[in-house]
Parts: sequence; C-alpha cells; structure tokens
Amino acid sequence: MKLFTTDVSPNCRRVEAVLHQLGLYGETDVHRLNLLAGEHQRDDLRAANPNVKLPTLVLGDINLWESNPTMIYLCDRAGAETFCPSDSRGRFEILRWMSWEVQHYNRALADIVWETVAKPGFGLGDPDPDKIEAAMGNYCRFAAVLNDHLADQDYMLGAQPTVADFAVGAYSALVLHPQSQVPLADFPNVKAWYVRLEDLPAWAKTASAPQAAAAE
Ligand SMILES: N[C@@H](CCC(=O)N[C@@H](CS)C(=O)NCC(=O)O)C(=O)O
Repeated sequence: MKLFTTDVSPNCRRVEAVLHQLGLYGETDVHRLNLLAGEHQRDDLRAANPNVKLPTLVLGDINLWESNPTMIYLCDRAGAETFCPSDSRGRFEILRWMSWEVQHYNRALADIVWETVAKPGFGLGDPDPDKIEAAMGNYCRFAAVLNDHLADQDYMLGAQPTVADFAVGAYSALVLHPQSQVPLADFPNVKAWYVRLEDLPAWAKTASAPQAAAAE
C-alpha cells in the first residue's frame, strides 16, 4: 500500500498513527511530501485523489482519502474490534465524535493553532489576533463539552483508547505547543487527555520533529 502524507498535519498524523496501531506501517510505501514546495502536485496523487490532498492511501483496489473514514476502513479491514468497535452503539459513538470534531471542536482549534503555531512556524507571518478571537468563543464552548466528557474517563469511549481519540485528539502537539494560546488551564481534563495521548506508542511514533518539539 502507498501513503501520500506530510509532516505537521493532524489529518496525516491520525492516519499514520492508525497504521502503526495496526502494525501496518512497516509494509507501507510512504511518500512524505512538502506541501509548501508544492510536492503534492503530482499525477499519481491526482489520479488517486481528485482533491490532491493528503493523506491519501492507495490500497490496490481502493483509493482512500478523507482521514476519518480512512482510519475506520483500515481498522475494519484489520478486524481491530477493540480499537474501532463495529457494534451499533460503539460505531455510533465513533462516528458521532468524528462528526463533532470536524464540524465543531477541531474546526475552531484549527483556526487558532494555524494563526499561533503553524503560520509563524512556516514563516508565513505573525498571528492575527482578530482571527484568534473569532475562533476562541467556539473553541471554549466545545472544549467545555469535551472537558466534561473526560471527567470520569481517560479516553473518548471509556477506559481504553480508540480511533475516536486519534480523530478528536489529532491536533494534540499543536495545542500543547507553548505558543498555541489554547486556554488548556481552563480545561484540565482535556489537557490531561492530550498528554495521555502523546504517550500512546502508536501516537508517539508519528510525532514529526516539529510536533515532538511542540509537545515538549
Ligand atoms: N478533510 C481532509 C483534509 C485533507 C487536507 O486538507 N489535507 C491538507 C494537509 S493537512 C492538504 O493536503 N493540503 C494541501 C492542499 O489543500 O493543497 C482529511 O481529513 O483528510
């Protein structure tokens, strides 16, 4: 199988982490592309994914793009029932939190950490305080939901990590970055969960150098 991926991308990180979790990374032909240099503008990626976006995984009979369904497909194919339950209740919980992170939680977070960590890190300019403020209200609203959810459990679905943690927690390294301006002190259960996530072997293996530095 062939993976098109890039560094410092929460969407790519979550798929790479699942490949590690399932013991499939070693048999994956990994193409790590520099987006800023336009390395993803290539015909084989365009053929596999008309959006020309990463991550994209070529599995022979199917091209996988969009990180959340890609993770679920890989888990189902590997029969990883504990990590990605397929019973109706478990699958509902996974899909619910994945929808929620895309639409609400990580949507707000992405705007904040782009301004505070990624943009300056890539040399693309200083943070824009208006854009940070615009996203902060929504972030705090949904972080409060997550903080309550994690009050009595270590992971999104209970005592054990699942694919839902890799989805909701995908921005962990950027959030934990000292420059992130994400008010984690107000959401201590969220902060503890991010730190717990960074310690999971499959997740830790996917920290690129900038991500590892960010999580320190
Ligand atoms: N919803 C997609 C997002 C994919 C995406 O936007 N990937 C970014 C990297 S994080 C990308 O490839 N950007 C390059 C471009 O849009 O040209 C997913 O979850 O996989």
